[in-house]
Amino acid sequence: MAPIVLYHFPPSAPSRVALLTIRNLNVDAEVKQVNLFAKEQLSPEFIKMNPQHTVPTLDDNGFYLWESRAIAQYLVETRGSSDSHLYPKDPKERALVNQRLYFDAGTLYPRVRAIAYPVLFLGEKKISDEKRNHILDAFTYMENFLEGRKWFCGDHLTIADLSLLASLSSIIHIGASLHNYPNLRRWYEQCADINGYEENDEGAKIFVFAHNLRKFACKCFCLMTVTVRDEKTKIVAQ
Ligand SMILES: N[C@@H](CCC(=O)N[C@@H](CS)C(=O)NCC(=O)O)C(=O)O
Repeated sequence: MAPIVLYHFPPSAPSRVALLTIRNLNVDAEVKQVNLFAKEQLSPEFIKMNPQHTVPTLDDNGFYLWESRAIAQYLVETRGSSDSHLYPKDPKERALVNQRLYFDAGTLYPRVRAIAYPVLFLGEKKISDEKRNHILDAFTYMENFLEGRKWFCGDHLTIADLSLLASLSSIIHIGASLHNYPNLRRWYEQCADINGYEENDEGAKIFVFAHNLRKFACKCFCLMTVTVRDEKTKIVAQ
């Protein structure tokens, strides 16, 4: 069987959820960059695979799947060991992971996106109090989820941590501070040891340069390509 293919765009937090899962399963994967700034996701070839034209999109030997968290779940189901803690089989443990995944999908990520999208694509320079307060409310929930827990679902890293890390790192690099959230800060610091952490961070850091990047994005991303290795994705100039 050919290695799985992940269609990926580094600044996209959902896309990084899938990539982090691949890295934490140590799966052999080909990562192909889809340049959203150049609207490559709207090509007929891509729409044939994913009519919703979103990254991440997974190609597992002709089986196409999108929605980052569904991809993470599928990858652990199909590539994880039978006792993988990343997505536990016990119904209650799994339910807790699902709750955190839905929290990210329905609460944290949309609040991050409400800030990130206008910054990255529309050149917005001010973040309204309302949007900022929405994010801080989400941080408060997360602070409580982590009370008495090392990771978001207990003693082990799960795909919920990977999902939340991808979303949180974007807003951190836009400028959010975890100063008032000691549990969340401690968790975020400990994430530095997760496989693929730096690769995720590199994608999230693009927001630091967002204002300038917007002007040069198309040019820059057209000059870059992602080469694929078993262990790490490297972005190299062609
Ligand atoms: N809920 C989806 C969100 C995916 C999504 O909206 N991806 C954006 C990038 S962050 C995208 O591909 N946008 C391109 C488009 O919609 O054409 C997931 O978790 O995968």
